[in-house]
Amino acid sequence: MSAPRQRLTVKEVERYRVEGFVQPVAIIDFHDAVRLRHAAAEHIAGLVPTERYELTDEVKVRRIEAGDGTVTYEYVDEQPTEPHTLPFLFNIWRLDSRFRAIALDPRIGFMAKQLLGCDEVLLMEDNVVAKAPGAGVVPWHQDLSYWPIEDPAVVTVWIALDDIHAANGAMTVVPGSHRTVEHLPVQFRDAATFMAEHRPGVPTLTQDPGSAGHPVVAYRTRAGEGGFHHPLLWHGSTPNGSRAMRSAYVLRYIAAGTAWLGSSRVPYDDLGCVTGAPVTSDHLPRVPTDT
Ligand SMILES: O=C(O)CCC(=O)C(=O)O
Repeated sequence: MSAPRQRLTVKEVERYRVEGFVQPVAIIDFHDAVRLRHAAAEHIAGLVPTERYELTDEVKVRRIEAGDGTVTYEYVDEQPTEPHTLPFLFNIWRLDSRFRAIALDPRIGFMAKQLLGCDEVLLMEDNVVAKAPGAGVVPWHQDLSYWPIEDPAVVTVWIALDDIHAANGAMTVVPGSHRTVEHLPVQFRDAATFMAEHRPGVPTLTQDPGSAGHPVVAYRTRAGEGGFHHPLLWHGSTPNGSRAMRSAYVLRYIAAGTAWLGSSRVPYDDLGCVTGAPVTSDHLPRVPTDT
């Protein structure tokens, strides 16, 4: 693999604008990818305490109306399932300095800034998406549907911690689909939509874009390589038909100053940012971008 990149080229930035994603890009060193792969395995095995759950857990959302008419949403806690096929490690940067060092790497911050076109970049969240042998698809979705913002001022950096291709859980994307409207979020267990009653008129995303006439591209990435994608891009991933775990480290960077809607839009951690106010480094860590 070539050395990790310091920046994206003008052509790559242009491709991101037109297609809504750019890949493959050498994002971290192969040895760092292997280190994070082992770190993720420790968390999944329960050797390190983590906020981890099964991505395919059932999702239910409750609407709460306060006395003053303010509406917020929260997740109805079902019995959490022990991660076994699709562990999801949320905000692992908060617990593990091995992940934090990558999440706050100025090179990655700089590339996120190139795509966001903003002055200041904040780390919104990170996660490890691990697919055990036999894990099924991640259904087609747009990330924005799950987030407490309306402006698509976030870029995702998806980093393969293993060599990942169509046979073991590749990211699949529909080029240009970031230019469509927002669709309803889907449950990762069965692709059923949720929040339809709270978002009237918001359409359902097709679960078979190929048959609907859309081009589908599968990432092919070596460990340490990855891609950048737009929050409205239609994407998912293929099943893991191999005999080995497949892990990806996923970072979400937001432009400072984006209006934060919090649980008035979707259940999310309380960052202490007032509904409608700009999110700043008082709420989320500032990512260095000086390379
Ligand atoms: O890694 C995967 O299987 C899916 C990742 C994903 O949906 C994302 O990065 O937004």
